[in-house]
Amino acid sequence: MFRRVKPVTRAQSLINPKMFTVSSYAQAHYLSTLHGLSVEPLREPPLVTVPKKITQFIDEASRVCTPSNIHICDGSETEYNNLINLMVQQNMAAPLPKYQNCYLTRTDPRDVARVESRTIISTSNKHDVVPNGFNPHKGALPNWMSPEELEKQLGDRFPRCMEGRTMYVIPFSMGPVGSPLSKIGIQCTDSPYVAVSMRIMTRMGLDVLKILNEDTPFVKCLHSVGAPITPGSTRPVWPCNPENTLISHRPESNEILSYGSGYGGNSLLGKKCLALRLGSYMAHKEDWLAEHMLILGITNPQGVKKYVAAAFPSACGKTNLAMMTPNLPGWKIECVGDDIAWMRFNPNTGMLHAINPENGFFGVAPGTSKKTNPNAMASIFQDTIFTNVASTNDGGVYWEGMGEKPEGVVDWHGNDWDGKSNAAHPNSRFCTPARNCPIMDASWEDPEGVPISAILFGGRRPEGVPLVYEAYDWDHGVYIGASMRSEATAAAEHQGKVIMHDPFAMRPFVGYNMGQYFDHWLSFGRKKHVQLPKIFHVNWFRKDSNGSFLWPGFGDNIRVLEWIMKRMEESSPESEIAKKSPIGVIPTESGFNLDNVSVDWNELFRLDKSFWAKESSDIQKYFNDNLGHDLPPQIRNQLNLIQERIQKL
Ligand code: GTP
Ligand code: SPV
Ligand code: MN
Repeated sequence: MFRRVKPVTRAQSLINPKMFTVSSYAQAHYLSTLHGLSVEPLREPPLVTVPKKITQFIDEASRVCTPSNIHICDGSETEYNNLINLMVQQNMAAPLPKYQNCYLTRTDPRDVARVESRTIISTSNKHDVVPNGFNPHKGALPNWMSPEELEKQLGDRFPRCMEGRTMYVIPFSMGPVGSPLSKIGIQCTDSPYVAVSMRIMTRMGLDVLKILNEDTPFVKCLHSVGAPITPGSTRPVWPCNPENTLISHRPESNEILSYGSGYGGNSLLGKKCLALRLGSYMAHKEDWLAEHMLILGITNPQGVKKYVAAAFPSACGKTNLAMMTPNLPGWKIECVGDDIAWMRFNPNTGMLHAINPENGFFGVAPGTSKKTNPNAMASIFQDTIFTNVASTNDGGVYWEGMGEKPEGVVDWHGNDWDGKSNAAHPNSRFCTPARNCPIMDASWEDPEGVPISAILFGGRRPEGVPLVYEAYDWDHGVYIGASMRSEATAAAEHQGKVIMHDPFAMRPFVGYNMGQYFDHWLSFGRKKHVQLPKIFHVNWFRKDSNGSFLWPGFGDNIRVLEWIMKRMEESSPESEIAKKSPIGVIPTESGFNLDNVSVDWNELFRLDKSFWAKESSDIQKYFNDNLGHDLPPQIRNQLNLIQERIQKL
């Protein structure tokens, strides 16, 4: 982990490996005698011996960060309850007596979202992350840092950073425990909030430790809120260190070091850091895909079932689509995952098989209601940790778009709500186990994954982009992913509603050179004996001249899925239900189900020549400025073809 950062305590191992056994009663704290602390005896015979590589990692983390306690998490319910109780005692969490086993956490208002500007990938060769040696526009691509600079930055942050705090050791599996597709991580963190959230979001604890041996590869994850408790220091309810936040990744040595933030993707290191940034790096090397995608099963009234994966940027509708209640009779949606998909071509079926590596949902609260997402509402009022939502005086929660405004609302800052400012933070979230969702797919934990028949790309495009269009072929589909753009949301620190480039919804999450990432996608089109999924682009967010959404969205998005499912059976770009356009295949009005819904079809599908000319020149500029010669020629070729076709509009 640390190369030049000197351990603070003595150089020899602090940890007697025999001590690092975990009993079934592992909520006991494991204290290191060499820290001068007493060792709490094991209360039951040890069940698991932790591999030496892992004790060495824990040892190193503790020698640098000098926590006062070390607690190895067993993942049990007792442990979860103990940690929650500890958080309640420390005012870090409050019970929500209106519901079953639900809690509310309020963060420091400076620690409310992912911090992309302080998230970096460090590799020995800059070109492995930064295309073509160019200096990309700020925020346009993942940030790179040299190993030397990173070592310095870590040295300024981690020594003694856990002083006075307990270091929780979280063994976790992304993907079902023991599946050949799963990846193991060990996260050391000084945040109990992270420990309880990781128990919801991943498979965590003894079950993971039990399958480890000396040869099992694992990702070393170290996380600190960066707020040591020293004599005279204050003890904030939500410790964090926004001035010095740094979320760093070393894909070459499978390491993640995150400092300063306790929130979401910054601190739950299995999610964006492991499953996407390191995941995409591994996927590139091992010929698979780690994507920011939901996975759902769709069954039509005739009983035909298909699976679809969809990439939308953060806060652009993945959870809602993944749990959708269709507004058309006879249709069924089942949920496999709402945020991340790991996919590889299955040699037996030739199809792209996807697993959801997560075990829970960390979903956007605002906008979630019985009307928009009844399945989420059925999931989140038990066993859930809410963060930065508003609370009500009857022990419940409230957020914008939840429904009727209750009396006595306390806003996310903990103040009586004035009714004008945000009651809940726009990036407030629920963290709830997947098993709570009433429409989980029967195969959602199948280690083989589910076969994907279509891939959707989409974003928040208030202007110009039609409801749905289909790629002409794989390369065109990859171009559509590469050229994705979307309005900024509250999920990261961006201000305002600017339209940002966000290839494949992966701009903040790609762990390597974006040009190589595009090429990796293209490479599947060259594979023999595979059934490539069809690729589509969707946009639920087009607005009319008054600023109202042109499309009802949510449960009515089934209409778009219905058309997509019909198109899975067709190979020609022209049919009764489909016609060509310069940007791709679009539905005919008669071939699209508009029963019982009234929309301005022409406006929803209007293709404006000047809009598309500007769009493609913006994309060209983004590619030129940021990817340069690393832009695969096929993508440039697709861009040229589209620019020619747009001329005909
Ligand atoms: P991350 O968890 O950040 O990756 O977000 P996500 O992609 O899962 O987005 P989510 O489904 O949580 O939706 C974000 C916001 O968009 C919520 O406020 C939703 O209510 C809103 N939203 C989702 N689907 C639709 C839709 O079809 N139409 C409209 N108008 N809004 C939608
Ligand atoms: C996202 O921002 O895409 C999320 C939330 O899913 S976080 O876990 O914070 O990354
Ligand atoms: Mn996400």
